[in-house]
Amino acid sequence: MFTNNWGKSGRKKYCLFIIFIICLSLLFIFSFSWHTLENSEWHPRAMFPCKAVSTSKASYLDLDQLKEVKLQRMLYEKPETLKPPRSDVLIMTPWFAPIVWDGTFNIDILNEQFHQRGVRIGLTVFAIKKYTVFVKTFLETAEKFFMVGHKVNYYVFTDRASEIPNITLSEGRHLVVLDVPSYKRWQEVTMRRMEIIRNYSRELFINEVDYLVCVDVDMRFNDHVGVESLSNVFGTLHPGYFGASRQYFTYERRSQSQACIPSDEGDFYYAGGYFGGTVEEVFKLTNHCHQAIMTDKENNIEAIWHDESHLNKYFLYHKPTKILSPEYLWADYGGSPAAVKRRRFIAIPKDSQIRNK
Ligand code: UD2
Repeated sequence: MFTNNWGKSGRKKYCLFIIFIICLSLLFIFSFSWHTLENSEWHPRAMFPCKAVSTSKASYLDLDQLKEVKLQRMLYEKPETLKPPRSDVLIMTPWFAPIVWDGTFNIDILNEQFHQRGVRIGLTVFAIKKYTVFVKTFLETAEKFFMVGHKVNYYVFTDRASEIPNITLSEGRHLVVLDVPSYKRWQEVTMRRMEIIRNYSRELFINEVDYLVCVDVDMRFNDHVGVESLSNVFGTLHPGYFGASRQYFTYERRSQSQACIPSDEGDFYYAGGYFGGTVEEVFKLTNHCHQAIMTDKENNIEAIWHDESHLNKYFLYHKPTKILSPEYLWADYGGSPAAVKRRRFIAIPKDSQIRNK
């Protein structure tokens, strides 16, 4: 007989061979199913739940870390669908970024949302050489108007740390003085801010704050500036050009510069003195602008308005997710437009000599 011919050891070998074939087939089916699960959209998830279960297990763990959301009763006027809060100004861009004007937001709702998230805000400012004279007023007025009630770190970059005044700060607010090199030309000082903010975003800000607000120092806060201004990446309409048409924007027009914007492009003219966003977005923005500035340097060209020209180029192709009206960066150019109802952050006129000292 067949069995008899094989004998005991033959049967054993035969069984091992069968087991081997079964294992091989199982392995094949398993790897094929895994592949199908990863690549096919139609494959039912429940059939081979091994991978799906392990992923969702990880997200259960992460979700459990989140704080319980406590909903608060709040009383405020109902938004009117057929009555926009402002009809005299543009309050939304064609790419759906809100433009922040007085009367368009409810700060109580926004404060509630940002407090729930416990956001930390970094305000960066440079005071190189003589510009240290502006720091006292800048910080004192920021204490009165900037992100009141939220956690704030002031990051003051300077080459003259001993000239930075010690101001009494409210709870949850800190002053961090950072030593940086000075450059001979004021144009270089203003442009190098991009490089320095980029470096500190990577080394420090990412571990300390959620949002960055990057501003000029020869300024004073004059009215509320709060969390309504925060978003992933935001810029500010320049007070001199918010009503102007493209042809009057002082973009860089020379094609040799990285900042060049052709005459048939451009949304707005953004001010170099007020931009920001999450640390990640500010890192991307400052890294891009710094590299463009360095390329221009290699090509012996300097953009007409320095960092401001590069910022405008960046915002043309990486649209901001929120735009601040000129209320957030006001400078008196003689006019007093009715649209600008509040002047929240104002330029302090400076003696032209101060730049060169
Ligand atoms: C505009 C922009 C500014 C920048 C510049 C580029 C506004 C309100 N300002 O400012 O952001 O884009 O054009 O030309 O949109 N600084 C020093 N020490 C110096 C020189 C400059 O600390 O010796 C710092 C300081 O923080 C100052 C900033 O750089 O506020 C910009 O320099 P500026 O105020 O002299 O330039 P300005 O007024 O032309």
